[in-house]
Amino acid sequence: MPSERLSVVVTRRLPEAVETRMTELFDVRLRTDDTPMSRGALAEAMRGADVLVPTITDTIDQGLLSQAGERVKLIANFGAGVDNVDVQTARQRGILVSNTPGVLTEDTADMTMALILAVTRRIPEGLAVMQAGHWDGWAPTALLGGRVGGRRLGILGMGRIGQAVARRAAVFGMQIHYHNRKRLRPEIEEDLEATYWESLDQMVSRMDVISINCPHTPSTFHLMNARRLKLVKKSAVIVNTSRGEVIDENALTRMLRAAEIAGAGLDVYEHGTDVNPRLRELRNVVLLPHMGSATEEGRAEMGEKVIINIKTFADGHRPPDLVVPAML
Ligand code: 8YV
Repeated sequence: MPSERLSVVVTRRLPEAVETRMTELFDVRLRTDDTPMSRGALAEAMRGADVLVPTITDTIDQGLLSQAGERVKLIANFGAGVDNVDVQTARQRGILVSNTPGVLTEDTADMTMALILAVTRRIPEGLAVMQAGHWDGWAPTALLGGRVGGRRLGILGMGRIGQAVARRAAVFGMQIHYHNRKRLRPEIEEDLEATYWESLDQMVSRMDVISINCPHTPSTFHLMNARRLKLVKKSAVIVNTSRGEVIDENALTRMLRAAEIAGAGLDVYEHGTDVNPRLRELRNVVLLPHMGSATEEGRAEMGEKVIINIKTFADGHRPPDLVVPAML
């Protein structure tokens, strides 16, 4: 299938250089406004295009996939997480799914550290004082936070991003602990000086900081449920740069309000933009609008990955970042 004849629908505005390159390579339909595509528009795209390039704001579920025509053959997701796509159903219908792993690892790990520091050292509270013009000068007991060095960090999900967080946190003097579906190879564990916990319950009950770095799959949904959140130390901080669905957001909010968990740094939410309003009222919480991978460089590299996946497919090969259901 010659690549110039592949018709590609992109659901959101992408960096200009990425859009330009796509225009050179494919018969591409780009968006002029940057809003999530309606379900109707997505269904139409799936009927008329060879390739769909969705993002996290597009839910490509069974219902939508059942309306896909014979033509669509590849869903080249602009994003590492593919929980917005029903990969299993796509596969059954002969539609390949690819993603963009690796290129947002370091940026997301940076943001995880930023949230750990922001919550533990009360950075937003300091900023609020300055912005309100309320600073009366230095005081020995003003805005005291906690020392990050020496704290136990429990990483839930020790894939690429989890390991990148571990490397950063170790430099800050944190002690690295982790829980993962599969234990890391001994040499990697040794290199990261990371302690493995087979029992997530036991790990969360002993950590000072818990970082969520696992993907959202049916088996990680509400991994941090109300029961497990109750095991967390009262003095602990929870940070999530992965997917909101991994934490029971209402249970977390209740516990933060009741000071049963000391603080949280959240970049993602269980119900997308529908953030629990009570979270916004809390001083011990730092909220970000899903910015973990939001760097110019990262977005450009994500775009390059999407292009390589489509181009490789167009040339008759398996896209390098093919997602198979067994990986999930
Ligand atoms: C992306 C992300 O910006 O790639 C991911 O999985 O969570 C984000 O950082 C977003 O998903 C793009 O679709």
